[in-house]
Amino acid sequence: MIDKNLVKGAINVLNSNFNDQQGFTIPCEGLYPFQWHWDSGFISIGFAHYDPNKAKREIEALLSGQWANGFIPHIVFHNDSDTYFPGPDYHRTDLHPDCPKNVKTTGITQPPVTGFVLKELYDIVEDKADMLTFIKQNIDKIYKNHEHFYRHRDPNKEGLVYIYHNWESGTDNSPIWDEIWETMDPPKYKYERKDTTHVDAAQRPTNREYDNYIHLLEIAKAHNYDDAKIAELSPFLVQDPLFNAMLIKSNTALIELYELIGGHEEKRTTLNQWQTKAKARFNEKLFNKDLNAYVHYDLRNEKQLSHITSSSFTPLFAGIPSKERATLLVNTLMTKFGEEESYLCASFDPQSDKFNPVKYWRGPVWINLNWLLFRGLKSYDFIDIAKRIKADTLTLIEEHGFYEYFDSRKLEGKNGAYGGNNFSWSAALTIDLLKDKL
Ligand code: 9WN
Repeated sequence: MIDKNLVKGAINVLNSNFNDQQGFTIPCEGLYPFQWHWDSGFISIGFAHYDPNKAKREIEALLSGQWANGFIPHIVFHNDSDTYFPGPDYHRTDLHPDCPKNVKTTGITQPPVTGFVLKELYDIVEDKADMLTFIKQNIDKIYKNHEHFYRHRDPNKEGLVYIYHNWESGTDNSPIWDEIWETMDPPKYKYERKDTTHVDAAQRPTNREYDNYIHLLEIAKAHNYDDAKIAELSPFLVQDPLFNAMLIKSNTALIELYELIGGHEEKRTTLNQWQTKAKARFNEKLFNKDLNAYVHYDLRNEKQLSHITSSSFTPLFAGIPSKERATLLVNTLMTKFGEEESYLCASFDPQSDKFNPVKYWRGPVWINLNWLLFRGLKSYDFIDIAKRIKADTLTLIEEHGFYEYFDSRKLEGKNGAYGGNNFSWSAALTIDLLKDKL
């Protein structure tokens, strides 16, 4: 049974966060006043269920920020706003010859979800012919984006791409990065943070962490966002299992969509080559046999970062593990994160000293990660656990509203929802989960 009130509430959130003039949706008022890359992907999945035109506009607005070399930035600044730092004037992406001329963007990216989102849109909408026309107009842009990744962010040519900033991971202040921050000692930069004027500082990254974030951007700016220089110099160079799983899933979607469209043999062949290499290397390099989980790899310091996070389970969504390995992985998920007194799925290992249940990506549950895990578990036939994660997600939303992140502990009272409220991807993915028959 679909909860009509919840769907109505979610639609209200999405519609009020949608900027009709410019055709994109903010993640949340005040806290995030621009268009974010992976947010837009999840948001357009929500729109596809009730207003496919908005879903298409959302993707078009994101792609209007694509660079001539195929790069898709993490924020597109269609508008001005002084409620967020670092805003449109900070990034200076005009230092790179390929940046777009009509709109400002950042020079970092986010998990490449747009490929698989196109396939989701096609699967959801009734008018397939219309959506396929839209996909035909845009699919080559996504292909070009993937080509850019494999050309410029895979220095060993091993099929795994790196991120050079924690904001590229989408999981900004995860304890995964702590070891990397210890290798850095940035200056104390002067800037005015805005996030802590919207949200309790206890739920956000520290000032010292922000210095690290800014320092990484300063290095990129000092070298005009040149990929080769960044690869040579950035102290943060990580192969992230979540990021690479999104790229692999998007490759699969591009193969399926090019098959539907017909032709494009060369691109399909290349995509299949990328996939074979990427999946094999992912399983070799990013699986930790002691932890029975996928982990991040620090390419700068050549070592695994041995922490279990919700990102560790996202390879299920991209069909990366064998059934046997998936069983080990799900066992890790349930023994570490799945106890009765917890909601699935904490963003960081609840049994670790570094787990913090209220602080952003250091513990709380995030709806987009839950959606990815739900889909992954379902595709490997872990039906009961998939149902549990769906039920936990909907309980959190029903009890608290469309918040940004939630406490994974089952607390007395309603004090377990954090960050921004009326958060767009929480609303969008609630609609999608409710429509799923499982
Ligand atoms: C930096 C917009 C974004 C999400 C990220 C989330 C948060 C930004 C910030 O908000 O990051 O990109 O300022 O903290 O971590 O996943 O895309 O919702």
